[in-house]
Amino acid sequence: MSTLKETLFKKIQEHRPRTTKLVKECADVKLGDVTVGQAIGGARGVRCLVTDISYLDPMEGIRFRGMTIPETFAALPKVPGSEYPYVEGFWYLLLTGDVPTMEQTLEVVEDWKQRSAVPEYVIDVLRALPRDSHPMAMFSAAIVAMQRESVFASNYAAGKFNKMTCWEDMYEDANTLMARLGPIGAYIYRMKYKGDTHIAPDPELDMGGQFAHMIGQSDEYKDVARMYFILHSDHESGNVSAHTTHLVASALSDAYYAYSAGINGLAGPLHGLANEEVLRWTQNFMQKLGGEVPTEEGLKEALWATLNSGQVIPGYGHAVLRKTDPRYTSQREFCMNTPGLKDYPLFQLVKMIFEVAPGVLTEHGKAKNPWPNVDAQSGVIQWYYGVTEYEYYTVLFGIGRALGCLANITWDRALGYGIERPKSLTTAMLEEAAGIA
Ligand code: HAX
Repeated sequence: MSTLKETLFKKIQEHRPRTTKLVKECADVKLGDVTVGQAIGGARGVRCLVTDISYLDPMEGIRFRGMTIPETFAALPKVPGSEYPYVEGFWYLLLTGDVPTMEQTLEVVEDWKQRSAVPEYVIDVLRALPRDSHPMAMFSAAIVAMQRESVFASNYAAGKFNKMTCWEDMYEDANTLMARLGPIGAYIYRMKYKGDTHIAPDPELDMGGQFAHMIGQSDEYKDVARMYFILHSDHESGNVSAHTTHLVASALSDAYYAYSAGINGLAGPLHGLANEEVLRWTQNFMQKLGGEVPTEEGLKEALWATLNSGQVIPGYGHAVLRKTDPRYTSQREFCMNTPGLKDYPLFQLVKMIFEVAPGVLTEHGKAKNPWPNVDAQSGVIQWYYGVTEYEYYTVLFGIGRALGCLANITWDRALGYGIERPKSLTTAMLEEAAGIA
């Protein structure tokens, strides 16, 4: 058994009595009431999900296993010669809550290498799709195509389902998926945008570095990939991609079905697609000004024009956060510390939007959070490094988001979380409850 699996096994054994006690002895303890606004408005803030992998504080932002983003980056073993940690070590942290040693990290690196070959039939599926299909549709199709390889599903079908040990099958599928998502994403990228020419993997590289190599990027981009995948990994369970993955897996669907569904949710413009929209919006705006960074007044006008036409300002606002997203701050710091990026006109504009948009949104008076989210920054970095195909950005997000989603559904099975089935009411019932029938 690998060190990761053995550690995870111990953690699960330790954790199970806590969940059992809560279910057996405290099932009636109330966590809050649901209002009519929450029932109609997407269950915002309803406390009915449990995860220990990350927690999102409205004011402080995300903590992965209790650690802030800077603490996480500082604690994890770094790729030699790089400022950023191995994605594989971060996976170890998400799954177990322990910061791995270099040796433990390298064990995962090796394990993923062994699992990373993309089957030929997945390539066939991708090639059979019209070339103008959205890359997220391609990504989702490739993931669900691999369902035939699910250890979880095949053991279930063979009558070997065991509530106590089924997490091990989920763990197998989760690791295989994690190992292949980068190469699949790279295949889609090269097929669609780089003349259908492909780059063989380099056996020396870690997951993040390999992705950069396989899309044909510079050495510098290897750190961008590592940073990007880690930053986008998890945002507790309630966001659309994580919740969808959890929901689908709660029917004992395997990781391939569940994460393919999560990807479909991530493809929405209010969720993962926002990073594409941010860059399109920002560049259109800059183009109108003949490539110049606007004046503050000009920018204010453009923001108001967007709002007055009924559109949202992409990259701003959040369902939970009530301050600047620390994932935004982390990427902003990357830009500030990278010589070419620091003075890059597009970054100058993004910086200026950060100074102006919160005031405009506050004056507009609708958004509960006028501050930027993760998507307000990420497109600029990609564009700078020559990844200029906007529509692809959500695939990058999807590779990273898998870390959180798949770690969560492994734990869902370990702790025997139930099939999801919230109760619906009719409009008339709400009116009656509100005394307006
Ligand atoms: N620009 C203009 N209006 C905004 C706004 C923005 N950036 N953010 C919120 N609002 C509006 C909402 O549309 C809503 O208006 P209505 O009452 O007319 O429907 C009102 O303010 C209240 O919304 P809220 O409670 O503050 O926000 P929600 O929880 O409903 O939605 C969203 C959160 C992130 C979807 C929202 O802020 C938004 O649309 N932002 C722009 C798109 C975006 O950046 N999405 C990416 C979010 C991060 C993420 O998940 N990435 O994957």
